[in-house]
Amino acid sequence: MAQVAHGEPELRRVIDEDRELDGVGEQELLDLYRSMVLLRTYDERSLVYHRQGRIGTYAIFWNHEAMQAGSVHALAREDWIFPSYRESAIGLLRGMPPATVLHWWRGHPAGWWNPSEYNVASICVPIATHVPHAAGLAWGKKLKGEAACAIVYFGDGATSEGAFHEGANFAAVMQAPLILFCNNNQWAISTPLSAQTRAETLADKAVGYGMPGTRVDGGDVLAVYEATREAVERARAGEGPSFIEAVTYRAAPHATADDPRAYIDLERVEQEKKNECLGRYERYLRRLGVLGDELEAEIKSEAADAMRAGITAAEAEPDPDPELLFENAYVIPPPNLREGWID
Ligand SMILES: Cc1ncc(C[n+]2csc(CCOP(=O)(O)OP(=O)(O)O)c2C)c(N)n1
Ligand SMILES: [Mg+2]
Repeated sequence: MAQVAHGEPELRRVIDEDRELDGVGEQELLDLYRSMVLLRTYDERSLVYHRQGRIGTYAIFWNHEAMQAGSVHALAREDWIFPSYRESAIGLLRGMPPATVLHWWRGHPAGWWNPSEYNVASICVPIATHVPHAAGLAWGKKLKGEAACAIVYFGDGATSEGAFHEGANFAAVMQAPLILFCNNNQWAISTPLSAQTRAETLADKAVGYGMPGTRVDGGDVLAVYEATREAVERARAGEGPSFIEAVTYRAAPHATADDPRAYIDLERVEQEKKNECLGRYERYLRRLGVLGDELEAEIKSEAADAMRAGITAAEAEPDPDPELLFENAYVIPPPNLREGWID
């Protein structure tokens, strides 16, 4: 059962406490590792592709992989995922090809997928507007008597948006099977958490809506997995929504167009980098004797191959027809478009 934040100032941890989780054997531990490596490789390669001019602006999620992989692994395939731009590549964990996500960042229409193919909604760029969408879908699952739940990802800044509050309240009132997953990386571009809220913790906000809120170490993939698994159990048992605050510190720029040196605590960033989530998990797996050099190299090279194939496929796609931009925009195109752009 997830805990209410009051009286639980400490973050939930598994890796640093060297705990082992029930029902998580060697296979599950390695599956989680593969997912984290895939996300890390996607992210690091994307930054390079951006610098090479091969994709557009890109929202880096380096050191957020534990939050994304840990939570997705606690879901079943029929559960729905509502990502923000920070989780742009989360569909990879559902089998979405890397080329599709790269297309999205290239601004190519081939970057759109059918949400019901992967049970992954479109990447949401407006802050928090997808929270009510996810609440509505989750409520629909309940009305239909289906066991599936939904998870919605958003940042600390999103908890100041109206749409977050409307979605959270609606989900709680309807007892919708929803997991509200907040990546608290303590920055909303250059706005620090301290300027975002007077609440002691973001999980405190859950209390106001009558749902449990729990705080986990966002760099601890197993703590994230454990907290999400509990929230999923509540959702399936008809107990309604839960709020998870996964706490980390943004160790990379907000996006490729940002230079955080103007505002961020650089010493803290260096500390975070030293304790980044993938390395922490690797050290844990090595302590357990589950991971060795050879297996690590094999998993990393598989991910690198997948990315190489992904960018090749994305670049092989022909340019889209520019008229697509206007195709569904006007019943009667205005004269300047009729004359200049559309034959
Ligand atoms: C409704 C809306 N307002 C403003 C923006 C501009 N914007 C883009 S990212 C961002 C910061 C969001 O921070 P947070 O919610 O903490 O998520 P993070 O980027 O840290 O994952 C803002 C304000 C936007 N995309 N949508
Ligand atoms: Mg943030």
